[in-house]
Amino acid sequence: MVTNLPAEAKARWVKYLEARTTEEKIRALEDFLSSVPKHKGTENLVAWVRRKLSELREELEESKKKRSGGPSFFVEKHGAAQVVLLGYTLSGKSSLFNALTNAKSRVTGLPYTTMFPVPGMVRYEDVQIQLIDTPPFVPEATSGKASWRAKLIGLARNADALLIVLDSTSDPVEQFRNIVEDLENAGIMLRKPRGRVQIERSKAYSGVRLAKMGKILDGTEEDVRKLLESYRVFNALVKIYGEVSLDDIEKALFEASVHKSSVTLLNKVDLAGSEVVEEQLKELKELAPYTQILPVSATSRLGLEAVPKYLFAVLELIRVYTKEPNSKEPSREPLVIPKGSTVEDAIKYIREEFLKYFKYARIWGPSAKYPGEKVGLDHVLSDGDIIEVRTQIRGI
Ligand SMILES: Nc1nc2c(ncn2[C@@H]2O[C@H](COP(=O)(O)OP(=O)(O)OP(=O)(O)O)[C@@H](O)[C@H]2O)c(=O)[nH]1
Ligand SMILES: [Mg+2]
Repeated sequence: MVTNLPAEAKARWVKYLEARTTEEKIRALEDFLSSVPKHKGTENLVAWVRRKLSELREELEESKKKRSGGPSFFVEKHGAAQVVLLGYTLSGKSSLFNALTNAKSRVTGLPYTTMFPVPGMVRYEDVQIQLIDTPPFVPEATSGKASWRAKLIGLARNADALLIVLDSTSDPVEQFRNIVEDLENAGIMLRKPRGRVQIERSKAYSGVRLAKMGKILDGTEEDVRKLLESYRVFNALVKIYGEVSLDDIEKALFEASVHKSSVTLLNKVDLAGSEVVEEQLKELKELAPYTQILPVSATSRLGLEAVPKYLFAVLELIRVYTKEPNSKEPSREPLVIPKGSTVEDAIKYIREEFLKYFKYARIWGPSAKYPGEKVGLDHVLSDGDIIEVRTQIRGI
């Protein structure tokens, strides 16, 4: 994508990477854009910069609005995770939101009813998940509404997972394709990438260092070093997971693309015939094996009961219940943490100070070999575990 930029452009790029405030970033990115030659080879880059600029300008406007107390597009996270609805106008996002949460969003039957995000909570057993109803998605190919689109993309980027809503009476496959394409253009991937690159720039690394948890498909470590140095990045740790190409590494210098897990609701199946719905489901499943597709109806509530369970599943979270050493009962409220978390990770959520005085932990539940198993910091926890932390000092 971005290979062979003139030295001037690369130097300006570094200025952007170093920019701290939104204003500085906008200025630096505008400077950078003016030094990028416009031709086929830089098309993607130019498109990316333009989108990024529009996102940053939105961000600036948002923060100004916030300071003046006006309505904002940013929604503070509550509960175990934030899930953002995404779908065309009239697809039934607000109706589904009303059916799934304890909150209320306006439904009129007229297009563009929802103008600002509305937060609500969905319950899955003892876990609270935040759901955000949103203004409608408008495909990039449609002119206008660019700033609206950028705000919506910002919400999606900030979410822990996406709940995509398709209208089974209005070409859902086409709707899905457009949504995925626009998200991918903005660096939000619904499919799991083959690999992942993370670049941490810091003088502390003295040189370009590589941490390979995977492999580079088309180059050597020396190629990576040269690539980074051509961007005047001399001190960095490049972490590589899975299979990545040099192109992926170069893209990661610009902006790491993010992966979002998703559940897709094929809504209004009460209106479409069952054969039509079958066909749509088949096509969608073939097109996107990476998302969970569920046929539902907001009006008849068909299929809605299972939605919270699927949301919890794709969020890849586990529930851990803490227990005081002398108490019989664990906490009622679980600690909700990422799948794969260890005892050490859990302690960081409970009380980081415990780590200093940690002696051992006892585990009851799915990850324990026997009830009350004694384990160390690196023990991997499972959903439903009960944990009791023992420290060297009594009282902490
Ligand atoms: N028959 C039927 N109608 C539905 C269903 N879901 C939503 N509707 C209707 O579709 C219309 C649009 O629903 P909304 O929930 O407002 O759609 P939206 O996606 O929030 O629309 P915007 O706010 O414009 O993005 C309303 O008249 C709803 O009553 C459904 O499952 N079945
Ligand atoms: Mg709505």
